[in-house]
Amino acid sequence: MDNEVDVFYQELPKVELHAHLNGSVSSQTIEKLISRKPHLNIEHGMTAIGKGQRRTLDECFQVFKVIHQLVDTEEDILMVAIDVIKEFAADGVKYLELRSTPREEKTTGLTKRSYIETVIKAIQQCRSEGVDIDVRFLVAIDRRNGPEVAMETVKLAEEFMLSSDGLVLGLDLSGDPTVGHGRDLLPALQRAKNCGLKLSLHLSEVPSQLEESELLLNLPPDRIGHGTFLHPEVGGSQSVVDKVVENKIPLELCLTSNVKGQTVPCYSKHHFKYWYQMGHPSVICTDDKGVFSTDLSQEYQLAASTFGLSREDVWKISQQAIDCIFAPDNVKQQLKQKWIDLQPQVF
Ligand code: 6MZ
Repeated sequence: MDNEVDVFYQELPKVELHAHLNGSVSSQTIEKLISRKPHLNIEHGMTAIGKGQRRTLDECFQVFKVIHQLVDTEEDILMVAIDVIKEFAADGVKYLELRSTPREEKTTGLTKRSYIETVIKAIQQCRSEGVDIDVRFLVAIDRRNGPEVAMETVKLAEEFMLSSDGLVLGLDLSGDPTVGHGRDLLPALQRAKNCGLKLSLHLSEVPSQLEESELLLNLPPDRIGHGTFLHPEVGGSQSVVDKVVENKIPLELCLTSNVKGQTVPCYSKHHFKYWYQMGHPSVICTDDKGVFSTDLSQEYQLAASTFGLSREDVWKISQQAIDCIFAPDNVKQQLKQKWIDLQPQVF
């Protein structure tokens, strides 16, 4: 972890809505994976970006490729998912929506179906062990793989949505934002929406995506990942902002990820400020806690120290995130009760 985190932020009950499984692998778990696969000659420095370090977004995507080499069997996925879930729980996360791109690995027999089944197994195992966290799964589309794979992924997600007892709730669109165009993925995303899968789409993570964002906002998505370049101050447009506001589409905001990936120049220039000041639903998230060496407590603390938030403000941000989850109303009610029970008498 980059910084000391105050106990207030660790004890704060939190909701995590934007966490990519393979980007969330901690250094401890990476060590275990490296010892399983010494022949790959992967060192820990290749899988994480430490304090004060920056990478281009392109370099970040190279890091995921290294991690994918380390996580290529059902056994690996089970271990990684269980470790990640327990780490979020230890950090005070009470509700987590994990997302991951199902991968097939011919050499190990891993299929996209068994990939999803294994993540579900990890969630169920943590539940049966009584880990204090409610975990759901979003199946991810990597935009790099094109429209046919996207459609296949939607069909698979649809099946699991119907058979997983509420664990698979939706779909994520992610991957290198400079590759491909969302227009080609519209039929798959539209189908997902029509069958009841919730949609969280990475939008305008880089400046060149405004036209794509305008198009995808017509779906409309249920949440937006990053949305770094949507607003006019950074080359976005008022009409795009209006669409987001009219549809009340929450944003998932990941401060350290955007600063280390250099799409945002520094913490104080993060677009959290723009959306939060407008009173628009903005959820603080980690994105890839392993790769960016952070955790959710630290992200809340950074937001507070950068933007001068009081402890009450911070509490409200974490509480309001409950309204942005994809699980149904009864789950929201249970979480709201949990927050009431855990609220300190004085801040
Ligand atoms: C876009 C990202 C991302 O799916 O193998 N991913 N996509 N922008 C980002 N900002 C930094 N961070 C992660 O987790 C890794 C995958 O998540 C997506 C990429 O597709 C990456 O390969 P999974 O669990």
